[in-house]
Amino acid sequence: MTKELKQYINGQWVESSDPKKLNIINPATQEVIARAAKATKEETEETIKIAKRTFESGVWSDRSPQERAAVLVQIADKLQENIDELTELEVQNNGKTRREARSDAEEAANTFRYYAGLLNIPNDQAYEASEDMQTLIVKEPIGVAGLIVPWNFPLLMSVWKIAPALAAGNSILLKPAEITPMTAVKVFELIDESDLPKGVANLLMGSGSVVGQTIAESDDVDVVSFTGSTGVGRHIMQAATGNMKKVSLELGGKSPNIIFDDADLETAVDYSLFGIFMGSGQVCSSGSRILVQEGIYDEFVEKYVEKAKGIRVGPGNDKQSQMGAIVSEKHFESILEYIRIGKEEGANLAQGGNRIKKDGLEKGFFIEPTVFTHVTSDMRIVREEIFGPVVTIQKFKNEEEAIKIANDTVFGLAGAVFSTDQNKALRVIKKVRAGITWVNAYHLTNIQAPWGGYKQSGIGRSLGTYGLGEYQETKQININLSPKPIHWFE
Ligand code: TAP
Repeated sequence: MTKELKQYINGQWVESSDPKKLNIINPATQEVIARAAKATKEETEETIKIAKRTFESGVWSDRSPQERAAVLVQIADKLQENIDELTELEVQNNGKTRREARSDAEEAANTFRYYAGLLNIPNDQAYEASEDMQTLIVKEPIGVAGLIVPWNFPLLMSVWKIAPALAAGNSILLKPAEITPMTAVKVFELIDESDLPKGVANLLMGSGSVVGQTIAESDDVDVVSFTGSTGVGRHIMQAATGNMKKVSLELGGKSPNIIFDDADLETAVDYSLFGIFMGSGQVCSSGSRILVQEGIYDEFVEKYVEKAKGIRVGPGNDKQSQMGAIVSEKHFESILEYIRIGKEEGANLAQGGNRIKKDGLEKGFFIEPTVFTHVTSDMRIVREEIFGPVVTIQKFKNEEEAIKIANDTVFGLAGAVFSTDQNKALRVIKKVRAGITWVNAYHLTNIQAPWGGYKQSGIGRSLGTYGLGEYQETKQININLSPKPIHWFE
């Protein structure tokens, strides 16, 4: 039976007053797997007010860090116990492979555990400003946190926001992407089983233009944390100006992956495939622009294309599949359109470029791993985020040119360098204007490290102590240890 997804408001599962529902589709089969509520503007405003009241009541915001940590550990344990179900839901709703979804589910549990741990480490500071003056610097929750997440990592992006926002003592309102709410609903079912006071964590489903926009505009939301496209991020920033709410943005990318002549070729080819085809290229940090030094360009392309051709594309729940489906028909069409543009621009289509329709994949949104070579920096397929299994391989002459091409973009999310010369690799990676970088690797990261971009790839950082800071205010308290008049006006 098709699951009916309700909203979680003030500790209750409720229908929207709007009877219209959105069919939730499995992109590997186009089957309807659930029907989701669509919140109205009024419901969103009402939920924000509930979150504000809950925050002001102090039921959560006044709890000690240790008490909050205990609840976060409860949620982590529940996520851990439900990894299999979370994995299946993510596979069905997003189209990613089981291996990818499982890794996200494990990381989700770890993220809650990490922030619980962080709460047990002193975060405040004390200074002796003078003999008679003690200054304390304390961290406090901001208030109501509006959390807006995209469809590419529905579970992980939700948890990357929920865990630190709750750890800091805020009340929250989460809006998943309209088309991928399944794992977010499960997370809230688990939160409901924990000792988190009712009304602290709320979930609304619905469109970005209604629910997201209302969150971004609301005077009662104190921080909006958004992950998604650069275009919508810009819009959110503008909408947030009314009450000058804090804005945290994790946006798009077009990340360079630089391979020098002296790189270990097998390693470079391997990570460069992983860098773009993991998640079917629907990953913000994907290495979508491979830059290869001229001495090994032809050899690299030959090996790369051969391996890309061998990637097994199929439904995420098939053990054989190494790359899953594209999340929706709309996004699938947009990727195919970019492939058409690439051909029209004169890039050489070295591999793929087509919808896969054989072997039972006819109904799903599957695209071949696609490789364009002999591209130039002015092409749209090199400049714009395609967000699919499409990579360009560009040639460069020397270190200086590699850095110039790498930074010739409005984005600055990620980047990598492959070279056996460690000095050169470090020299070059330090010049790449991006927030998440690798030397002789791609995509590998950890919860402690801040995640976010330079330039139009965003503002602020997720994860680590930085991620907690996004949901905290910082206050100085100056204490006069010898109170007596200072006679300033005498
Ligand atoms: P978007 O279309 O930007 O949507 C992201 C979220 O914003 C969705 O929940 C969407 O709701 C909502 N939204 C849409 N219009 C809105 C508005 N006017 N006001 C407030 N919220 C609004 O992105 P996407 O297509 O889901 O995700 C892909 C993009 O996310 C890519 O650009 C990718 O690079 C980026 N991304 C970045 C990162 C990091 S960490 N930098 C991580 C993952 C993804 P609906 O979809 O329900 O309408």
